[in-house]
Amino acid sequence: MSMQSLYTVPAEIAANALVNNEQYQKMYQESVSNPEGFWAEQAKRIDWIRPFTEVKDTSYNDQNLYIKWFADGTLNASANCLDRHLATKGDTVAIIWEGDDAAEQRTITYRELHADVCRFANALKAQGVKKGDVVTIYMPMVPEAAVAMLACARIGAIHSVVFGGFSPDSIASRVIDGKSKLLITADEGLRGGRKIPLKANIDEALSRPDVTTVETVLVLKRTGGKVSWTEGRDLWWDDVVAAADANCPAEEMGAEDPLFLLYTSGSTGNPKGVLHTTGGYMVYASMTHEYVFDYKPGEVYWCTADVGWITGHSYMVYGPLANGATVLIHEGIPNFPSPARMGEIIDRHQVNILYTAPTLIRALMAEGKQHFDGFDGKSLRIMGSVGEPINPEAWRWYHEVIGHEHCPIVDTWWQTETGGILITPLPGATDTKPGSATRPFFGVQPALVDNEGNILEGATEGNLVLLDSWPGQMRTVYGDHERFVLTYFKTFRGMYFTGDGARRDEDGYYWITGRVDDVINVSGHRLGTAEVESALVAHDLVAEAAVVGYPHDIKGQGIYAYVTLTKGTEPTEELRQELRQWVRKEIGALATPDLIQWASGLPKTRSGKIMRRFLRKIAANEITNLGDSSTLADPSVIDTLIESRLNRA
Ligand code: 6R9
Repeated sequence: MSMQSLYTVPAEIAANALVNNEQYQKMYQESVSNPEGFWAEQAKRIDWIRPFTEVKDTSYNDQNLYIKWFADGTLNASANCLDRHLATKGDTVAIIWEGDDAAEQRTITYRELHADVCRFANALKAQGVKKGDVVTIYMPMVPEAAVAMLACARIGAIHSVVFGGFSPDSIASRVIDGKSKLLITADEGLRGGRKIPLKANIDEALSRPDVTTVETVLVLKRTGGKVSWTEGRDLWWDDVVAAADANCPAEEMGAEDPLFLLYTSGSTGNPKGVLHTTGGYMVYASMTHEYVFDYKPGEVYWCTADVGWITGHSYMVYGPLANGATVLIHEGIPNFPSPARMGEIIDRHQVNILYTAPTLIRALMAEGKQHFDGFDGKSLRIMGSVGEPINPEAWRWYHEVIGHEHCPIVDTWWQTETGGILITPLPGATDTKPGSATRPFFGVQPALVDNEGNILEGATEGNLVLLDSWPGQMRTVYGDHERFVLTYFKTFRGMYFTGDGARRDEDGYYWITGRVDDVINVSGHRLGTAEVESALVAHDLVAEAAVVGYPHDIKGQGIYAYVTLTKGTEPTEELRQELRQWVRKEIGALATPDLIQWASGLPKTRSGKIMRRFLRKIAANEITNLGDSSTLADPSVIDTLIESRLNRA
């Protein structure tokens, strides 16, 4: 494989793209010098019920922080994704669905999706759901997940999607925080040939005494597997829909009315309910989807993300459907039953645009390119990457084996909090460098600051901040505005702090280096080290625990736990397995520690703060240059940990 470091825009792509480099430069300048004018114009892509007269009303002052966009306009997100396409695109396929078992296939037109959403929205109303209520969705990757989200949006309910891999405890804490009265789930999910007991997990979550708000559980029959049933609370999806009217006018929502909540991990405490509102989010999700993927009408677009993550919200549901796109949804995992599956899906459905994650690319890479021998791939035009830094080796493999060296790769950097893509190449405008997310999208003003918050100029490295607001930005932490201000705007005053570090090269390209806070990124999934630690210490035999990330070939980062057992407890292999299962049960499979090291003590400052930088280095086997340990209460702990690291497993 060549070690080319600059990949210029293919001429054919540049000639036909929505934006070429000259246009990018001009539009970007306009977007930051005249944001009001720029966004007023761009917001026309959305159908407003009452047009807005205000555009940007935002303040990053931590004493008086607010973010409002198009605030006096009204609209409905589901009408923008459905109704407005009916006249010209009613018979266009909105969703192509392929089951975990490829024998199962469905296509749903915009007209059909509209009808499904209207009926289900009426069913929600019949269950007493009102504008402003939080509805929790715990669904497998089936079209009904999108139907449920859009039905909430249609009646002004706020959806809170919980990833299907999360445990009953994780469901419970989200239901409690959102005070959800209604829950939507399925009997079971299917992933890689395995059944996921969704309804059973819901039953367990709702059996906790502190979960008191839920009155109704709507259950989609997916596998037909046996489930237990609570009369008066549980209802089948099909039954409530059969009783519902097909006509459901879309509720008129203020631009700043909440659209959804999505919980995400931070450095401290429980996951935060990230709140996104309607107007700015829709403008930003649809605009970025169109420009970043250079989406052209009629193209088939496949995003492999789960609906439980922000990528599934912005780039599987709201962005593409607002653009009238044909979206492929795959129920299972793209390397099951064999690594050839991904190529088969692309060829079978003539996918033009593929959006996936580095962890999957690395997993396919490890299996070998022979699995793509029979892959045609001629339909593919643009490929995206998201979720974590993509290492140049994986980038080149993606480019060569999946993209046959002619598809531009857009390495898109963004976060749950940002609502949409912020730093990314545009296919027709940006020459790419493997591993770099390149340049800011329109209206986005990134900067690098040192630890004191001084803005650094030129080619340099620092903490990645954003100097001003964009329409897709989160508005608050649900129920805790103080936490919003504290988490994002206090570290560096007057700026939004991303939690990421980055390098900027001599061409002004950004290279995200990863989190600089106590968040680890496992296969593109965010986890707070504190969450895993608190799960571990909740076990009777654990006295103390410290968790760090370490480099992992496939997952990007793996979870490394240092565990101090209670006095007199024997460190056995059985206990190690038990602790793994314990964390899995407390949070979900994605939080299962990869390696556990028994630790007789942890490196702490005299004030008791765990010094994680030592732990990160020992986990990564970087034991020759550990740095200054003089501030530790007991520096000898380090030597003991280095020696005992061989007991990791
Ligand atoms: C969309 C999403 C956000 C964190 C983010 C960063 C990492 C995402 C990336 C990337 C390097 C990229 N991240 N995309 N790092 N290059 N292209 O993933 O949201 O789950 O909230 O995670 O993921 O560290 O801060 P979320």
